[in-house]
Amino acid sequence: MAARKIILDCDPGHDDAVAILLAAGNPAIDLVGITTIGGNQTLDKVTHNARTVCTIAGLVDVPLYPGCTRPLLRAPRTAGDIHGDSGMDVDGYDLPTPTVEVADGHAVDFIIDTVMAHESGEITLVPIGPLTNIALAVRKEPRIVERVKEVVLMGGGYHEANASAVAEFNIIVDPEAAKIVFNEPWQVTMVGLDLTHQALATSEIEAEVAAVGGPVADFVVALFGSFREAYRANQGFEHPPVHDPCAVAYLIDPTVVDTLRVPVDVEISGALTSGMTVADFRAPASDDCHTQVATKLDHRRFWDLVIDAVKALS
Ligand SMILES: [Ca+2]
Repeated sequence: MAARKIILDCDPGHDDAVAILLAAGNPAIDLVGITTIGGNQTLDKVTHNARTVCTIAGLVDVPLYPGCTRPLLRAPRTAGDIHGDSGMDVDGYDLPTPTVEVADGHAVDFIIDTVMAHESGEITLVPIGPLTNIALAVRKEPRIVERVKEVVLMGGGYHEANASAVAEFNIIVDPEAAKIVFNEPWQVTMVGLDLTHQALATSEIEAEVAAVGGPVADFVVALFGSFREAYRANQGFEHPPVHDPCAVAYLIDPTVVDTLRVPVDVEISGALTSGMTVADFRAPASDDCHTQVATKLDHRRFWDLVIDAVKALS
């Protein structure tokens, strides 16, 4: 089977870094490009981090385009409590000075041009940060909606939340953009917190990654360590949930992630609930329902995919 062509729209981010490595290190994925979005930290910081990850992984042929600096309407909001001042703080690993450069142009134009230049149904969008770039691409070139194969995003949650009582970080940062993305008639898979909170980087998993050896494995171990400290201090987790690679894993092997087809919309005006992804489980979804939510992760097989990617890049 031909590799799935994807554009990874990210805000590295510890878990974004693992997602990039998984996409780059698995033959079922053809990483057509990486775009960045202000989220976990400011755009300049997350773009620098993406360049660093590409440098560590030897990704010199994957174009990297910076995108939007801020949400459509709302004030920028970052996640320094989880990802640190740099957006990818790590202890015990000397991050290299990036040698991978950004391409000329804007992420939104790259997304549009790439989708329009490929056959209909060839490109899959994988946003794992706030959805500003994707929403703007849709508004600038609406024909991408029928040409994109599907959108598989990390964000939201139907029961779980982390940035308010009911909202997840990527969605609460730019709820208006998220509402645009969820309401276009393309296929959307929401890999939300209900799923990603199962993707815990336990001590056993960390030891398995460490046993691979080499700079990529050492980098991932350092990511896990810093992520664990942040999650223990701020979210009450013993081991960190490594959210973003779950979306990539679903594309590599859909049987790793169980899904359920239900309508999903985004709350943008609630006094207490802005940024909530509202999934309606009351009745079987109609045939034209174009959204589904991820429900259950095969933890062992998910981490085997990540470890295999680390080996492939080592
Ligand atoms: Ca992210």
